[in-house]
Amino acid sequence: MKIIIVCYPTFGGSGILATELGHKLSKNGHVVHFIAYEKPVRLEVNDENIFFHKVNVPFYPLFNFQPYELALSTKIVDVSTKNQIDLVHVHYAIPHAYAAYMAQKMLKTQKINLPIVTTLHGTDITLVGKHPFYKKAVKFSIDKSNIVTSVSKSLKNDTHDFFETNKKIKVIPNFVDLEKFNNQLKLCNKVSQYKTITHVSNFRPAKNIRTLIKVFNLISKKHKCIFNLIGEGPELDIAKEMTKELKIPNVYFLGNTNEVEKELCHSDIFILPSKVESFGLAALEAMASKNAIVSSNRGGLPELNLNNKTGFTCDYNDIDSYVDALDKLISNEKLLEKFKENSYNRAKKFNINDIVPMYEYEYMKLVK
Ligand code: GMT
Repeated sequence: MKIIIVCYPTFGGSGILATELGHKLSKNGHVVHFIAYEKPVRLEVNDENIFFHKVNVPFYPLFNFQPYELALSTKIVDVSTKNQIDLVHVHYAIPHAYAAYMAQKMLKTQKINLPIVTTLHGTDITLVGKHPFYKKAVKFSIDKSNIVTSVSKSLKNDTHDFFETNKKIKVIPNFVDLEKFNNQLKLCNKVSQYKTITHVSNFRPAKNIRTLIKVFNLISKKHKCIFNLIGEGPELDIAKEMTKELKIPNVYFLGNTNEVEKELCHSDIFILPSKVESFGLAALEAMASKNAIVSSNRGGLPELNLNNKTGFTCDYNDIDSYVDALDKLISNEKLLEKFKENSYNRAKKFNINDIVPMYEYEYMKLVK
């Protein structure tokens, strides 16, 4: 098949998932055309089945906001007509599903059929999409997509509730390339004698960073640990300031990385205290790296992190409960090892080789 993938190119679960999907589809023999405003961070174009098309939005002073959707739908039309594309798969509804619908309509005038698959990732529904300024347009583009998928049951339910739509939504969970994580685990040389606790995110308010640092502060008074924070975003500076003010030892801010597996393989426990989280791809990557998980119980997290098995789930702002969970794991080596193993076994259920065929199956329904 010839497939267009539209995604956000930056560090963030939806773009990473879309990129890994495209790589795997190309390995499975499909031709994949990525469209985004920049080359996605994990995209490798040294494969003859993968192409990247940049959306350029020329600056014009009249516009307070430059019309990205127009440029995107034009790009989808151009790439479709030049490459006899079978379908477009957009990741993150806003504004991708809306732009894809416009492209579909334009192509129809040339008697070209371009089916749309829309994958909902989370904040496109739970934070941004349901805002009254966007809601009608988001609902419209969900309803008009030929197939809609969501990354968790929780997100599917939220979509039905928030948008009062009966649209059929197929849950296809996020996935990991287990082989990549396994290879890294084999190479990993664990150096520190102390337990390592890792957090990976885009440091947006939804990630509950202030709570995270307060938890680090309290646990550092009970146990000597290494705290690794990976990623960048709006609350990174707050995290740094709090760490300094509270004088928390051994906190390392490692910035963004394309090779998160190289850090996670040294880690014992992954922590994600999100206020909102539709899936938690970063937690799945940590599970594939044999980390026990301490997370909030919001959104799709309990579907991934099984309480008392792969880790613990806590009320998102219950600092004592996070500290207690970490304390249990750090002070009981046997329990920690068991949870790490359980975590890894759970990650096997989300292996790329099993999940990508679920997308291919949906594509087949649209292409005769
Ligand atoms: O806000 C983010 O965390 C980024 C966002 C994205 O669009 O990249 O992540 C969402 O999609 C990921 C991939 O499906 C999910 O793993 C995240 O849980 C989801 N984030 C939220 O729901 C906050």
